[in-house]
Order: sequence, then structure tokens, then C-alpha cells
Amino acid sequence: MTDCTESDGTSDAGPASADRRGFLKTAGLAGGLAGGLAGAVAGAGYGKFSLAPITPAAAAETMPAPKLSDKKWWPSKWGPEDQAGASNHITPAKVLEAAKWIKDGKIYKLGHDYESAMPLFGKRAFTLRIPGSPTGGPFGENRLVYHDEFVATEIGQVGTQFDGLGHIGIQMGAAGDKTEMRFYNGHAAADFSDAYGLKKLGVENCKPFFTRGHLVDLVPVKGRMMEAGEEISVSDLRAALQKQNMQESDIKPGDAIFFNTGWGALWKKNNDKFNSGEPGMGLELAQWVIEKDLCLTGGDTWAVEVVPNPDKTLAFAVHTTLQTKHGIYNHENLSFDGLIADKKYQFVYIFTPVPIVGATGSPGVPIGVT
Ligand code: UVW
Repeated sequence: MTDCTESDGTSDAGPASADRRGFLKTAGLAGGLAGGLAGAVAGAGYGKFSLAPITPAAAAETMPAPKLSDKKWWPSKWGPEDQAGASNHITPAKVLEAAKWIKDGKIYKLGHDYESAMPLFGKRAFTLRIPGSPTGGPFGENRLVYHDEFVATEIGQVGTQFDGLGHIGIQMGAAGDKTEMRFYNGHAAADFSDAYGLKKLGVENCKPFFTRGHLVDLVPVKGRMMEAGEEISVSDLRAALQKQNMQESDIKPGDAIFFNTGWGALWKKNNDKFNSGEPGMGLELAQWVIEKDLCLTGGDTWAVEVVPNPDKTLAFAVHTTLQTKHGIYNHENLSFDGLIADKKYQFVYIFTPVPIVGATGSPGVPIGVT
């Protein structure tokens, strides 16, 4: 069995990380780690008693491993250079197997429209302008006029969003030591993190998805919307499958699984509550996903995992477990209303991330075809 447990570091840069640190602060984690670093460095005889300068690498040697990450998770099963992760499951054979699920030719959009009114995590922004209005023209004697848009946003991390493998990593060494800030397949931030786009693990490395999708609707199981901080257990999953007349054994390697918690009903209705936390997967269910060898998880929430984690010392531990350690992708802020209205829980999930070179994620709306 593969280890599936760890925590995020606390040294994210950027405005959005302020909110992540808020969760960590609530958990009492940020201060604990900072104190741990100071203690470890002093205890090892560094500082004023040391003649050698304290390098991040030297400090890292004295650092305890991040919680639940006491062993390295690389090389990946797809090879030491792999950057495509679980999208490698999508082979021609897998596509043909999935295509058998298309029976009535109906297409369901599984995402939301992009607009400034959508809930945004932390201080992320979404702004669209049509300069000039119209932007240009008239051209030619036929007097063509045209509109172009200018969009300012964290393009891969707003609205319906697909996390690429360069998004989430673990600070394995000392704070700020990018040689030990590890991502999928052990790729270190020192080797690929770049202000002008990631040099490795950019979302363009992900292969297109065409695979079997299974929707697990928790609302009928609970008889209500799930609440923030409420974890979906494996027994909840099994209860939902039973209600939906689905067999757990029918969920195969390379398939995708989606969770409807009801939280998506808050979208644009109560953005503050939507952003305040969420129900979702915990480490037990993450382990089930790993054992099933799936390619992707998705849900009607902004992280698809339980926030805050019931273990208050952990932050986004499912992200680091599935994405960082196993290359299993995550599709956030989805909507399953059409599928649920038609009682369709199995479909072909189709999505190609927008191949923005060096991007951490992708916008775009996947479709479910039945
Ligand atoms: C984080 O960035 C932690 O979460 P998400 O992938 O949900 O945006």
C-alpha cells in the first residue's frame, strides 16, 4: 500500500496563500512549524555558534519531515521523468472501453460560466474588459468591426478549474529551500519554478481525458447538503453507490470519480459561505482513490476535499496526497445538476486542459456524455 498522508508547507507566496495560512493559523500549525524550524536549527548547533553560514540545505538536514511525509514518493510509476501523471491512463484501449458507455448521445456541461460574480478563493481575481468597445474597425469597404477581450485572472485557478501537477507541492526541507520543495515525481521547485511560467509540470504536459466517469451523489444519502468540515467517508461512498444501483467493482483503473455534496448550491447565492470551508474527501477516501488507481477526482466544491480537515494539524492533505504523491488530478467547482436531474451517474468524462505553457491549472468546462 502506498503512503497517502502528509501536510502542506506554510511558506506559500502570494495573496491567495494568506487565506491558506488563515486555515493553518486556525489549526495552530503555522506557528508550530516556524517554532519547529527555529528549534531544530538552534538545537543542531547552527546560528551564532556555527562558523559555516546556515544554508537552507544544511538547515533542511535538521528538519523533521513534514507530517505524514516521512518517505519520498518518487520516482513515479510512469518513470522518473514523467510529467503527465495519471493522465497516462488514457490509452486507446481506455478510450474504446469508455466509448461503450455512450448510449443516448446526450452531452452535459459539468462546469460553471466564468464571471466576476463567481466565488473566488482567497484574493484571486477575475476581470474581463472589452477595450474600445468595439475594439477595432471599421476595416475595409465592408466596414468590419470587432471585439477582443482582455482577461486578468489566475487563469488556471478560478471558477471551474483543473489542477495541474505544478500547482501543489510539499516543503520537505527548511522554509524557503526550493531544492527540497517537492512536487509530483519529486520535481523540485528549484528546477522548474519560474515567474514566467513553470519549466516543468506545466498543464500542457497533461494528456487529454476521455474516460469513464462515476458520479457519487451524497445529498440523498445525507438527506441534506453536507456541511463545511464534514468528511465523505468510504461508507458514505458505498451507501451512495447502493442508492444509485452501482457496483464498486465497476470502478476501474483510470476512471474518474466525482462527488456531489450539495455545497455547489451556494455558488453565486452565498459566496462567503461557499468560500468559508467545504465538505469533501478526507485521507480515508483518498486512500480508496489510490487503491482504485483512478486518474481524477472532481466535485461541486472549490477543493473537492474536506476543509478544514478534521485533523486540525493538516491543510489540504488530500491535494498533496493525490496530486503531489500520485499524480492524480483534481477538477474543482463542477456542477452535476443536469446529470442528477436525469439520474445519470455514469458517463464519459471528456476534458482537455487549455495547454497554456507553464500554467498551474486550466479553465474550461468538461462534458459528460451518456
Ligand atoms: C489550493 O490552491 C490549496 O486549492 P485549490 O486547488 O482548491 O485552488
